[in-house]
Amino acid sequence: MSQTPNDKNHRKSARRTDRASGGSAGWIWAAAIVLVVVGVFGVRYWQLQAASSSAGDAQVAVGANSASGDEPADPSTAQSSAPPLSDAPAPEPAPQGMVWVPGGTFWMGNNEYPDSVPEHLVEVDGFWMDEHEVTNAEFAKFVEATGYRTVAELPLDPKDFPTVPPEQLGGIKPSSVVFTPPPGPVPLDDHLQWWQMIEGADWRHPTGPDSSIEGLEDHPVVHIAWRDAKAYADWAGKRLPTEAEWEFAARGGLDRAEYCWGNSLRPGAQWQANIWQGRFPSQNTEDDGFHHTAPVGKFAANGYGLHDMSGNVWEWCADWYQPNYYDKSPKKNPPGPDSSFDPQEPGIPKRVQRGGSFMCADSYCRAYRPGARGKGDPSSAAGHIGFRCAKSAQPAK
Ligand SMILES: [Ca+2]
Ligand SMILES: [Ca+2]
Repeated sequence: MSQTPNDKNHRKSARRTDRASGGSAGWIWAAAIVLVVVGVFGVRYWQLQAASSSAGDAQVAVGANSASGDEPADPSTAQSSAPPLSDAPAPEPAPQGMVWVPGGTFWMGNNEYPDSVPEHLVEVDGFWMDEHEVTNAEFAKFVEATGYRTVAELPLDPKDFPTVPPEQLGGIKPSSVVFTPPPGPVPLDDHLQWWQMIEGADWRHPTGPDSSIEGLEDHPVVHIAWRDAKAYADWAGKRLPTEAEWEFAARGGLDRAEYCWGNSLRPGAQWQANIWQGRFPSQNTEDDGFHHTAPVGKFAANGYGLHDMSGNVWEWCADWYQPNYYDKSPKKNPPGPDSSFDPQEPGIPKRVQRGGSFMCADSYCRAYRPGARGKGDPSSAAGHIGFRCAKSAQPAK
């Protein structure tokens, strides 16, 4: 891990975390928080500003699936026809807990977000997708079978902190980043007001060492780093979805819709996802019924039968992150770039995250919409980051 470029926040948070941890390594905590949290939220201000200038639902052409095969030339043309989707049946019986996402062509991206432009046509083959986020119960089976220890449960790896003397890392206990809401309103440009690195926080202790997942067996597992998600997927005989697969699946067959379920935020006055209501980050009215994570599947599935593609927890994708990848990505089954580059933190590798979380408030983060992108250091975890798996269909014999 290199020195964070955000020196002002860095020093400020170092003082705070020095008090919290009682050690000289507080700045390391701060750097880690910056890595995890800036990765997810650092771009939200310009996203919000861009979103506020949106003309709203009227701009979005909802596609009944078109059989025409005509590809609209201009994504800004509201009346352009929807690209074709496959209605081919699943080629094999469904793996347990997975649903078939038929292949097709779709408009990927969202022109409101600078790293999600341009909206562009992408074709993906059909694939299997976990019906819901991986739960604590499912992750527990993996750990029981393999003895796997997540990144958050391990001492800091000197390879992730090349500028820090190893002897300084040795005294730091395993930790992860936990949402710690302030008692009142705080400036929204300082995420360290509501994030803290907590020793003993991990997937079994989602809010700190005194917490547990008892009673949360059907909630999504959190404090999952990318390499934890990859390890689980390998064990399960699955894989992480590509970013293109993830977005195709999230859109549920709708063409450029605002949300995973359509163009109305609350059809029938019903919340469709576990996000945040109230004044973020100090006031959570829980209007959708959930303060923190929700059990998977509590909200209606999208058009492909997938739950919580919007909100609840962020989900890791297989791809490296580059903000301008859509300018050059291949049209068919884009695998993501060969390497990562985030100009906000050059030198820090990032993988893509998608879908937003229970912390997405319209006043701060609208990344629960299907075209929005997130990113994170693959060696970092936090209390709002989980995953789900995909699987390719078996080749025809
Ligand atoms: Ca909620
Ligand atoms: Ca999710």
